[in-house]
Amino acid sequence: MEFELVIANGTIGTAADVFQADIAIRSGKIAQIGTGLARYAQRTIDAMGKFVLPGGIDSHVHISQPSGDGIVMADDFESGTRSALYGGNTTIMPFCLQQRGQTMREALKSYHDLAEGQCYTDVSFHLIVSDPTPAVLGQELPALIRDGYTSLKVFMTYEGLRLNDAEILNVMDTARRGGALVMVHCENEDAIRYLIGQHEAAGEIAPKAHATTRPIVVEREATHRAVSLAEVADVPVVIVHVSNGAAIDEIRAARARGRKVFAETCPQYLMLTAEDLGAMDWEGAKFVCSPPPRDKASQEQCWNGIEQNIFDLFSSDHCPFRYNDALGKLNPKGRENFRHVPNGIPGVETRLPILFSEGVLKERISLQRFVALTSTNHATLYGLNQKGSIAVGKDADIAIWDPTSRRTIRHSDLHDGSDYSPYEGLEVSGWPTTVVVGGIVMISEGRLGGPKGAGKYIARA
Ligand code: DUC
Ligand code: ZN
Ligand code: ZN
Repeated sequence: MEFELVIANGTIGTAADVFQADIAIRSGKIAQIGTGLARYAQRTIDAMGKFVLPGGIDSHVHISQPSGDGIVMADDFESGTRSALYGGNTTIMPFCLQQRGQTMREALKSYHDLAEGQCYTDVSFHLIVSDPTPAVLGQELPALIRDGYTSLKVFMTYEGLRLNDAEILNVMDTARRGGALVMVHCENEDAIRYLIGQHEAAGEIAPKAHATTRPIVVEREATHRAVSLAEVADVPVVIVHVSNGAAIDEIRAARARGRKVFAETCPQYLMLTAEDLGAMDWEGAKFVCSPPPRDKASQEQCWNGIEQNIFDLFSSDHCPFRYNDALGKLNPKGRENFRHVPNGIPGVETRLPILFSEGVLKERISLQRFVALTSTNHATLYGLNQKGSIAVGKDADIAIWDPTSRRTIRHSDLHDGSDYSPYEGLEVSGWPTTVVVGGIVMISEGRLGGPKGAGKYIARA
């Protein structure tokens, strides 16, 4: 009996328990959990005084996604997964965007080609359906769902991406037949366009108008419609990136009617507000994301949602653009009008430390709830059956946390391809200092040790 690696003496946290034990790893899997296992190890990591948690699963990440004329996303699969790894993640779930006129298979091939051999973490794709033709609904999606692409995102906003209600129902119907899960971006595009028209007529074109043209009512109405359409089609649904209490109320009401509605929130809705978008000299562009950050009361409502089990998922919605760059936020049109500032902010590396520091160490949530929100629930919901827990037979995807480490978030210390962090200057306690992916020690005491390409593609149940 010999193990390639034993993580000894740590405090193990799962979604259910916190306990002291050694973890023994063989052939990339957790082979045994017990005491006194170090003597059988080829290599031992002493985790005394540390938390040993399932690696983070970030099920909402955008990488190398085409983003419109002259705009380039700041992360490819190499930088995106490296940044994720340094932030304690062992699996990420980026979106594969079908562009209008493209087949889903063509879209998938291009993403697989970009990811092949480049990844530091495991990866699994969701599909964004932007062109639900009869062939896509009737043939492509059913076959892809059978191949393990079991989650589909639809947008209610953005020209070129938004689906109308009939199209959303058709996608939901296909999902129901195949047993896939539909994720919905809930904002009412027509209402946003109306408000943009009003703002432009009044000369309000700076980034802070991004927040006032996408107010809470626009998200609330779309959330109500999404859960209602899911009820009509009789499918479960995931409401992604929820930003405020009114949208939470819609989710709560749908659940009270017996609907299966899952919900996600993100660090930006706990830590940022619309005031950040009003920063001087177009700096507010750094915080342009959708839905936009709201106010202090909404932050508190999202914290309550985390504490009261409204939210199943805490994801980053990492969607990185460089700020001071003609291909990014300050592209030639973007520096003239907020409408042309690309939507999205980086955050895959800071997601876990922010929730650990602000949530666990400030005693808003337990360590078990932290693990559920950041790893276990993502695995369960999206069918990553080998992941999301520390249990015999699971993939050895593990993050070892030093709860005493204190850091001030500085973009210069992060590893993504952007040139800023929206959380610059935020002090956090606790950081994942050693990260193991499939039994390979990828980061050891903060230093990258594992090879690019160690991350695998994971097809799902
Ligand atoms: N929706 C996302 O999910 N991510 C970034 C931008 C957006 O609108
Ligand atoms: Zn979205
Ligand atoms: Zn997103």
